[in-house]
Amino acid sequence: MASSMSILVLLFTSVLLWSYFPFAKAQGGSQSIVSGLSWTYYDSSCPKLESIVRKQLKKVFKNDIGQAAGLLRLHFHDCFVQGCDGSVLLDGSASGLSEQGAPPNLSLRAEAFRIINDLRRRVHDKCGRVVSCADILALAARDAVFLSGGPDYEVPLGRRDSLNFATTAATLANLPPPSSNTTALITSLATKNFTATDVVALSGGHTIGISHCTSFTNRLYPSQDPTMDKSFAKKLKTTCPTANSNNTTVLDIRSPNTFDNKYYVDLMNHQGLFTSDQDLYTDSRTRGIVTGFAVNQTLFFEKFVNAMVKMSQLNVLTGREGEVRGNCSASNSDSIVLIFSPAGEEKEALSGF
Ligand code: HEM
Ligand SMILES: *[C@@H]1O[C@H](CO)[C@@H](O)[C@H](O)[C@H]1NC(C)=O
Ligand SMILES: *[C@@H]1O[C@H](CO)[C@@H](O)[C@H](O)[C@H]1NC(C)=O
Ligand SMILES: *[C@@H]1O[C@H](CO)[C@@H](O)[C@H](O)[C@H]1NC(C)=O
Ligand SMILES: *[C@@H]1O[C@H](CO)[C@@H](O)[C@H](O)[C@H]1NC(C)=O
Ligand SMILES: *[C@@H]1O[C@H](CO)[C@@H](O)[C@H](O)[C@H]1NC(C)=O
Ligand SMILES: *[C@@H]1O[C@H](CO)[C@@H](O)[C@H](O)[C@H]1NC(C)=O
Ligand SMILES: CC(=O)N[C@H]1CO[C@H](CO)[C@@H](O)[C@@H]1O
Repeated sequence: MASSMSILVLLFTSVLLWSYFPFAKAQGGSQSIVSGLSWTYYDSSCPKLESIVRKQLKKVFKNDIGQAAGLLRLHFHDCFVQGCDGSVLLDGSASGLSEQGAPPNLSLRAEAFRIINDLRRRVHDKCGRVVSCADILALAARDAVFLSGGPDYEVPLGRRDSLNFATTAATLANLPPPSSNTTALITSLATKNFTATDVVALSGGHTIGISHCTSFTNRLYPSQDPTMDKSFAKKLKTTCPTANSNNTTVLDIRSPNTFDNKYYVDLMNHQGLFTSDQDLYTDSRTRGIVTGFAVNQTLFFEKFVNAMVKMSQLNVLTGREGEVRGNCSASNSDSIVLIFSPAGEEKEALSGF
């Protein structure tokens, strides 16, 4: 009697909790977990994880908000190439074959790699070696969005780190170049099960951050892209006097450091920086989605969160696959750190799967 009573109470309480929490923080909108990850993965093994990451990133961004863009892009590159498995973090410069060595990596910010390694150290100091680098990167990208003014949302966790890095060929095959038109983007992202709405929403990541001239000067030289606003083109030519100028400019001219829907307003004004951006407004399949996001930021945030939670589950390693790296830049077998941290190893074994 007493025990069936307490089961009832327990059931009632969990029903209350389940119905309450989705209102507290969006759990990926309508997006469900399809990958073996969990909303509560570190609740007992590292309960402070999310607060450690957020508190530290608040400090980092207060000093330089540009780092938020670097972290968001790093997570995107990690997920698109071989899956969200921390492979992009591996330092393969010695081999020259890694994801890092591939051309698209060359413009990833070196500081973003340092920030992830620093967060890893802070988290492992508190909890032992239980939290993967891939999960820390997914949380850092979430906080980069939120702390720049964007939506807050839950990230499903439990990713494991890869043992290997991705090849240059895999990197090039999975990251579309900025010269892509919408057809190319939709085709490329469809192989990862993204819809046209996902493509437009994810491109909204370009509401923060910077680009090098070489990523868009094909639209200025030798001839000017007719879809580009004339005075915008003139300003870009001052920033990039030649096709291979070593200079940078912001991706969203209206609010370069704020995560908002102004990127879509830029596109409507023909002030998108890359062909891959501007063509979303030219192509009839995506034009309406761009306009919808430009006039309704709530709608953009909703679709962005949905697409990000989807992206964050691409080809993840779970359970006993891969490992939890003790150094985000090197696999454990290549790392001397382990020899000095047997306690971390034990904690990982105890955390269960
Ligand atoms: C859809 C295809 C995409 C293409 C073709 C693309 C291309 C690029 C290029 C060429 C740059 C500038 C690199 C440089 O010259 O420095 C860049 C920067 C950036 N991208 Fe994308 N990107 C895409 C999708 C995404 C997604 C899905 C996100 C995140 C949700 C994202 C977030 C960023 C951010 C935040 C930056 C600025 C990085 C910084 O300031 O360090 N991009 N992207
Ligand atoms: C889009 O780009 C591809 C090459 O990547 C090209 O074959 C195609 O004609 C382009 N489509 C349009 C509508 O410009
Ligand atoms: C896309 O969806 C199909 C069918 O549900 C699934 O088999 C496939 O693994 C998914 N691809 C990716 C990259 O998630
Ligand atoms: C870089 O861009 C800035 C801002 O447009 C411009 O003032 C500067 O002259 C450019 N530097 C070079 C070396 O082109
Ligand atoms: C390009 O500029 C950056 C600083 O903005 C500098 O560190 C780098 O050495 C420059 N590269 C070349 C080839 O001039
Ligand atoms: C904006 O989008 C949100 C989320 O989909 C929706 O609830 C709201 O009605 C939209 N607002 C307008 C003015 O259309
Ligand atoms: C982590 O690994 C990288 C790449 O092997 C190495 O350069 C670095 O010194 C290592 N860091 C620590 C703290 O051991
Ligand atoms: C091989 C190579 O150049 N890798 C680099 C990729 O980018 C990061 C960040 O700039 C560097 O730390 C790597 O050395």
